[in-house]
This record gives sequence, structure tokens and C-alpha cells, in this order.
Amino acid sequence: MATIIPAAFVSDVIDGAIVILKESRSGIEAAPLEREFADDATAPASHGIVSAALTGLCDQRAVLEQIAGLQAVHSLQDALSNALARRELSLQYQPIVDRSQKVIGMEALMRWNSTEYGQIPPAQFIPMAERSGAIICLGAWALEESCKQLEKWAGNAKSAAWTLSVNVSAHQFNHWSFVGELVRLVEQYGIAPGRLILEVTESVFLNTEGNRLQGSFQRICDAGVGIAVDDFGTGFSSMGYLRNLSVSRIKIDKIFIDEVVKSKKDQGIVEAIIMLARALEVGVVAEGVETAEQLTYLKSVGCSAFQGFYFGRPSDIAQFL
Ligand SMILES: [Ca+2]
Repeated sequence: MATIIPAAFVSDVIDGAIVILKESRSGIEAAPLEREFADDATAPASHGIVSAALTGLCDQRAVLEQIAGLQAVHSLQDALSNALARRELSLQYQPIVDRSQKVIGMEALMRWNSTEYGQIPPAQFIPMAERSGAIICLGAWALEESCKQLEKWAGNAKSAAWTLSVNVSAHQFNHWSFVGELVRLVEQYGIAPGRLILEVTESVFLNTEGNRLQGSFQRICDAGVGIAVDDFGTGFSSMGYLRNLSVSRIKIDKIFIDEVVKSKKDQGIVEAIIMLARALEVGVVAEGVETAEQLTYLKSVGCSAFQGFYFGRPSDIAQFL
């Protein structure tokens, strides 16, 4: 007996491809829709129904659980695609401090408070937005909000010299309109040189062709916008891009800071990154600093800027102004 399941229950977008669930020898597997219905004019997208051959041979409960799981992801993805229009997104700010623990800047962090699902952690919705492509719109929104914030800060003596770091995904960075839009925002909001910093992970260097990357970096640099390498040391830490591209800051990933007071290995890595940053004349920020001992150690090896719960959690900007 075949079970008929509405397409919305069994189709989902995984890595940009629509998939359906189909029975296989090992149970139920996801298969790309295009492949399954390549020659079929009556593809499920057109009549809205997928007939899945779920016979007594497979475990119906496991199938229903998989379907429920996919349905939940699907609904959350739908909600995410409406989050901007529903004004459910906001930015929180986490301070970055110097050696005397004076605030020198902030990192803007995206938060999603869904009317249907409540607070969704960034670790859940950011990768989802990356997969669906929604990150392009979300990232553009965060960038413009950050520029508005910098414009406000410029008029306040306390915040006028602060920098604002904005996370930019590789997907967003590589979008054809990104650099042009960035330059437009810098002009529109009168962002002073050095105030805005884009935080990119090393994946940007992996997925972009060298000449194009160099061109983008140069235009960003010419617009007075800095580039920080985020989570340094956890990805593809090629020295080539540090040599060829105008990077203004390196952020040491939290995983090297967590145990740094005790771990000789972490100390070796952290000290090497600080020496590298110094030799290249780029700034260095230690991320994830949570204790006085970590701060004392990091200062003793020459780190110049710090970020983490020890100095402040991500909060509404009103907390800091
Ligand atoms: Ca970051």
C-alpha cells in the first residue's frame, strides 16, 4: 500500500536543492527532486502531491519522525524568510576593549526573536540562512543597521571613536552587488575611515578566485572599511592571503583562549598568532575572554584588544551609551 504525502511534508531545501524522501534499502533517503523527476512532466511541484512508496517494508514511525523533522526545518525556514518583513531581527552589541579595559569598539551580532518560535539561537538560524540564501538579505540589513548606528555614534563624545565590526558571510561577501552596496552605504551614512570593520572567516579566501578577491579587498580598503579575519586559526589559515590582501585585524578564536592559562599548546598558538599580527602590522583581538587569569596572560604576551563575557555580553546598545 502506498502512502500519499503532501509535497510540503516531504520536500525540503537542503544545500539549495529541493529533495524528496524516498525509500531505499537502508530505509528512507533524501534524493534531489530534479534527479527523481528529470523526465516527468507531472513533477510534484506542479500537482502538489508526492506519492511515496512507503510499504510495509520500512519503518513507518521512523519515516513519520523524519517527515516531522523536515517539516519543522521547513516551517522555521519559512518563518526566517519573513523575519525581516516582520521586524523580528535585531542587533546586539558586544564590547571590544583595549589593555586598560576601555571600550574601543563593538561587534554587532544578529538576533532573531520569532513571533512563532521565540528566540532562535544564531548558531541555528545563521547556517539555515546560509543554506537558503536568505543570508544575502539578512546580511545587507545588518550592514545598513550598523552604518546607521555608526552615524549615531559619531555625534556622541563617548562613542565617536568606537569601531563597529559586522559579520559578513562568504556567501554575502561574494555576491556580485556586495562591494558596490557597501561603498554606497559608507557614502550615504558618512562613515569615517577605520570605523567600520567587516569580519570575514577564512572560508571567504577558500571560495573566491584570487584576482577577484584582491579587487574586492582593494575597493573595500579604498572606502575606508577595515577587514578582520574572524575565528583565525580554525579554518584554512593560509599565509598567502595575509601576504596579498589588506587585512586590518586578526581575531583569535575562542577555542584557543578557553584553556590558554593551562595549555602549553594553546599558549604556543596564541603567542604565534600575536607575533604574526605584530610582524604584519595588523591588529589582534582575543575572542572569548571570560576570566581575569586569561586577560592577565594575554596581556603578558602582548595582545592589544579583547572581547568576551569578562568585559560584557552582547546587549542592546542602550546599555553602553
Ligand atoms: Ca565575529
